[in-house]
Amino acid sequence: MYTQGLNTREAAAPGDPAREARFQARIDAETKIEPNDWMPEAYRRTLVRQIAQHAHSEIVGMLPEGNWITRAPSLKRKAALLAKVQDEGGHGLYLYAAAETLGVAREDLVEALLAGKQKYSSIFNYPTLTWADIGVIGWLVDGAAIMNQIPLCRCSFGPYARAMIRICKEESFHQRQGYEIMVTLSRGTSEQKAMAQDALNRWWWPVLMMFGPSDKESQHTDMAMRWKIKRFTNDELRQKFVDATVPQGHYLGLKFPDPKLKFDDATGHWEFGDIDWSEFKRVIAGDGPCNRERIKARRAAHNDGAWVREAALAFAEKRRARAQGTMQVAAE
Ligand code: BYC
Repeated sequence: MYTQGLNTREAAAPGDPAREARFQARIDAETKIEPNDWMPEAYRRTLVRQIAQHAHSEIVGMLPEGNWITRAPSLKRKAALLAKVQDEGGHGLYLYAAAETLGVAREDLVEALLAGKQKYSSIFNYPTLTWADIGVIGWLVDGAAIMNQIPLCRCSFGPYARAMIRICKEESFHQRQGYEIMVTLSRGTSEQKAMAQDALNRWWWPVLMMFGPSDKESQHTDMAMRWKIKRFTNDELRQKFVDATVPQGHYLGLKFPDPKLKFDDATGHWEFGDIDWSEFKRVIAGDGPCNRERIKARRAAHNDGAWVREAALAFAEKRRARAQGTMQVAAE
């Protein structure tokens, strides 16, 4: 069932031009495409690739933060972090369910992740070294996620768009809990302020990479925009994020690790320095600081959970057989 990520420029070669024109007209008219509607194979595959990658990111994204649940500095912080990490698990579930409406099986998608055939967000391959990293993940990683995902609520594919509405509401709470941790640290002792600054220094550039390669390098953006899966390009979203985030960092009294960061009065945007794309390529190719650790943890969780899946299937089978037996008795 699993379909390899494919270059949508090649895959968009027309099969049935009249049908494709009608499909594109529906997209242009902002009509949602639903699972039983006809769609070009390349549209379906692009969605499977993106939604699966998104679902995997939510699940792998539980690991760096899960690392701090037992070490949260207070009961209140622990309860909030626990709830946030559980939310991420729920997001993964909605997204796998949305992908399944496109005719793929969740088991196959999970297999593809564990075999390294499908990606998850580069950002989750960095370590969480201090409590301030939890603040920065909420503030910046969830902040970047919201910037990227609000437009996905208007995605042309109905099940993905609807899943994103609930996800975005929860992400907004996540972003606030992270920023509130940063406010507390930046009003705290000199050690706490230094910890907040150090976390920003380590996470800032990897967060900018979350939006994907620059527009001229992006393989999929053109078709995804035409199909209204994406509403903004990677560079547009990155710029919106920088513009929204820099004043928040300044309010905290923090310094961004970018000597080229400056406000351009003429454009009304914050200009920023060059992203190290060689680091991005290394991380998505599997050679980031924590790639091996993350996949090892997911494989172990998958294997350890095998008995739960078997028990759930056996229970469902028992209930089905019991219901069938009851129906038979009632019929006699
Ligand atoms: N990391 O042509 P492009 C979260 C890949 S969850 C890894 O621009 P596209 C959260 C891309 O897949 C965050 N790979 O692609 C969870 C493609 O490779 P393939 C996840 C990346 O799809 C828990 C190649 O590079 N969010 O926020 O048009 C706790 C060329 O890229 C990355 C989503 O998944 C990356 N950063 O645009 C807290 C949102 N960037 O597939 C927070 C939905 C690019 O050809 N996804 N690649 O092998 C999207 O919006 C788009 O897929 C992207 C990339 C903007 C990510």
